[in-house]
Amino acid sequence: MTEAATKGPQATTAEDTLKQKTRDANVISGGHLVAKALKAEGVDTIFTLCGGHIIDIYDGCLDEGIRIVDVRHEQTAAHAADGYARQTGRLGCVVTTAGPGCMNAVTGVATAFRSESPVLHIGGQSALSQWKMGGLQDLPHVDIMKPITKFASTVMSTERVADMISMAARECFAGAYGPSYLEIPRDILDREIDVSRAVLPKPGHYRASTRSIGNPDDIEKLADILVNSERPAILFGQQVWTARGHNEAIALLRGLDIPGYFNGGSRGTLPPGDPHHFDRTRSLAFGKADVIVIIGTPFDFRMGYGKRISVPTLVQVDMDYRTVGKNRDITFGIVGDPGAICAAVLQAASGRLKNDRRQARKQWMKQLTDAENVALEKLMPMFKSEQTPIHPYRVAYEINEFLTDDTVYIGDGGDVVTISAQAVRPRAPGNWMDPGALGSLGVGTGFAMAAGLAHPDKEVLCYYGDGAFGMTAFDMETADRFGAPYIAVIGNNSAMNQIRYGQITKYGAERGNVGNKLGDMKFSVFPQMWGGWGEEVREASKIAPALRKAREMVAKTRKSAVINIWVDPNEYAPGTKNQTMYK
Ligand SMILES: Cc1ncc(C[n+]2csc(CCOP(=O)(O)OP(=O)(O)O)c2C)c(N)n1
Ligand SMILES: [Mg+2]
Repeated sequence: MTEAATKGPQATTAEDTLKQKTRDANVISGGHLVAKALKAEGVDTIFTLCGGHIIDIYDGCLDEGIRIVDVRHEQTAAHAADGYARQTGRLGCVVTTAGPGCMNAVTGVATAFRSESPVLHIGGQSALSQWKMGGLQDLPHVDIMKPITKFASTVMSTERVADMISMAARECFAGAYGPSYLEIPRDILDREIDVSRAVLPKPGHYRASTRSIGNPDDIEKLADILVNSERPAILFGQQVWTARGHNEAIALLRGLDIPGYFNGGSRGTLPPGDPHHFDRTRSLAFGKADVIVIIGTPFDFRMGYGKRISVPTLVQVDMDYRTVGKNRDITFGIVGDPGAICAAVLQAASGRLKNDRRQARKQWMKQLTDAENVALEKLMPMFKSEQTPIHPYRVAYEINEFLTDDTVYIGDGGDVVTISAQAVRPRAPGNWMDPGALGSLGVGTGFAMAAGLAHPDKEVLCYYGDGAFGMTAFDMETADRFGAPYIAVIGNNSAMNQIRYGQITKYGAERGNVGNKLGDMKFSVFPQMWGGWGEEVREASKIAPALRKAREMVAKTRKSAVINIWVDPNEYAPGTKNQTMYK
């Protein structure tokens, strides 16, 4: 049964529509209050897939000038809202219908949760007047969404719609950022009330500044430690980018001559080749430094839960009190805004770095730079490999060579994407997007469309595994429909190879090739369904020309381009080989 059919006498008639059009200016509906509240929060775009429960929100968005990006699968809508938040620094918004609409968005919201991305998920619900009666698409959404959001609630009155949205938005930015979920029952959303009865928080007046530096004494303490250190290093995590502290982070590194390492979303804070940018010597620094400062990333699996760091002084800075000191002991910690803290420490240390320490650091950085060069040399034969089938390291190398200062790079896949992390060096802050700690396959399409919509002047390149590509690629058409075409590169090994490796290692070749092999797909044909360009690549020397052609074709056709690169299924990333999950 369709949603419209369930509405019976409540179905919208032409007369109702006319009534809407000539609506009394003193009267407002719940859906229009949603749009007003979103506008107040700086939301200019919602990512959505329609359903009868939520259409009044669209009507409100029309009045408020909010762009409605309608996708083909809600997972993509949620990833796009997350990606848009990452790219704009503002609240991302996904709107789904009740039941399956909400469920399809779960992976995207969960990804935002583990990546601390501020996303508001608004969902439809059956009418309150039919509460618990078994309405179409009725589910306990709030119960389901609670563990993967910072805040989840039902809106119980039309008067409070805008107020609850501002509340949910406030929660998204409390401490470390993250998603919130609000379900709005259909009768609450459709009901019209007198404007004077609506609670309408004033833009800019319902949230505090979050630029806290914690305890000023701790800032002094950290400044002292850094001024006196001979071999300091700072590792920045995604919070530094999410909370837009990258300029202060750079100033701190340069001001005190400290080598910087960058995790996840903070990759690209400094460009490769910058004297303070390091990335291939993290283990060395974690063992040899006298001071390590971790700013804006938890001691989770990506950091070996912090166990591999062995230095005399370890300081942790994070937006979330619960993250500091979690999983391992630290010397001391500061809770607050990463950028504000970096700026305050630099100021407290200003003019106090003695010459002998500066000299010691120069030597320290030379030691690290030499080790970086050795590590790069080791990778070069694989980066330059001419073998057929193509070595996945060669693809990663060619992509890196191809990136401009204005290319946003997105990785969505297993092994081929793990490999790409060893070669791809984003040139500017925000130019790196990955799923983060949830490791969700399928983020690429939503992220790519979000990056293109947020920055129409930038180029977007998404590198997919063939498994990941199959999950969400249909929304590539959505990206094109909204004028955000991108370059899709697929590292195609006809397998879920990252998992396959572990299975073969554990069960042997015969029993290991089970449940992980995919068909040989000529994905270059895919964008041609709606006028895009694609090419199959089977030789290493053809990768660079195909990338250049894709750039040209995206500019010319304003449609996405797909390069399907056949890579060797028997080459794996060291990270894949080292994983202990199967051992
Ligand atoms: C949504 C989701 N399902 C399953 C997994 C488990 N997983 C991790 S890597 C991987 C293989 C991905 O294959 P592909 O994208 O082709 O990359 P490849 O490893 O082959 O290079 C799988 C299935 C996951 N991370 N996310
Ligand atoms: Mg694969």
